[in-house]
Amino acid sequence: MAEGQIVAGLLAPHPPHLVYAENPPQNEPNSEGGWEQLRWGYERLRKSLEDVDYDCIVILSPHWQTYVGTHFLGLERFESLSVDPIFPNLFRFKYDVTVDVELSKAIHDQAKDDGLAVKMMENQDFRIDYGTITSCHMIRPEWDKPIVSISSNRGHAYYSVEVMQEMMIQLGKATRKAILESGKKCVVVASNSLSHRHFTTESEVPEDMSVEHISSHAMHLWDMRMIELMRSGKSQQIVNEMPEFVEQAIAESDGGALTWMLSALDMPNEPAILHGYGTIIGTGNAIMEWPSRNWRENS
Ligand code: 2X7
Ligand code: FE2
Repeated sequence: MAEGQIVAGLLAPHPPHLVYAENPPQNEPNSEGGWEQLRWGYERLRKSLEDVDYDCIVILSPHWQTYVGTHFLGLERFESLSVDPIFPNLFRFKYDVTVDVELSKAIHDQAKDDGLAVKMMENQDFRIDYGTITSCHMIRPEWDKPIVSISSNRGHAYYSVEVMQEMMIQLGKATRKAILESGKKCVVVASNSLSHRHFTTESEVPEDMSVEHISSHAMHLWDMRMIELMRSGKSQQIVNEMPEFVEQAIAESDGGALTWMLSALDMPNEPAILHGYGTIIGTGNAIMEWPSRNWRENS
């Protein structure tokens, strides 16, 4: 069997506003658009992946929060209605998700062998979080690829950003090893915003772009710094600066997704492509791609 491959790493933010603004048939509420800068960014990302052959999307979302270890979806199909708890006016999405249980279990088993606390989630009534759904929908609205969905173990809340990162680096290595051994081609996705200070009120028309902006200059500076580090291939520096970034920008990378994804890519020195940046209710969001399929070492 040929060795598996990570064909791309992605940073793919998940504010439900993006799905709301797209008006897909699965989502009940209707909009007049909005957040085009980001939606055009996702369009560019989709174009970039259009001719790339891959089997599976492997994603970690901070909105699937587990408090005893990392969990993995462990059943073949999940079908239900996902309602965003904060924005039920924007996101009521009927989903039908197929899971690559074989790969999910392989990553789980590798992580377990490496000493991490893990569990397969095998409750058929479980509802998939809106972060996973939104990122997957924006990456691949056809929903024709199975996913591996991984929870955020909240090590940051229990311990510290540093401890969380140690665990996510381990989990990233386990993810990489399992993918390479599986023979499958995968896209590995960190589903999170960058700076995460958001407004506490919503305008009458949620998609009114005349009131959309970053919540503060400090948040803007942090977002630009992180994007520049990604664009110049400085993955290790991103990890090194993560504790300050999380503390000062209340960054959603506190959930571990970004560190996990960079670790799965083996802390690349190659530059990431910026497909788009924009704010959503004041938070900073970047759509980035690490095109590892093109690298010499060929992740
Ligand atoms: O989950 C989110 C988010 N990360 C940022 C902004 C708005 C809503 O939801
Ligand atoms: Fe979020």
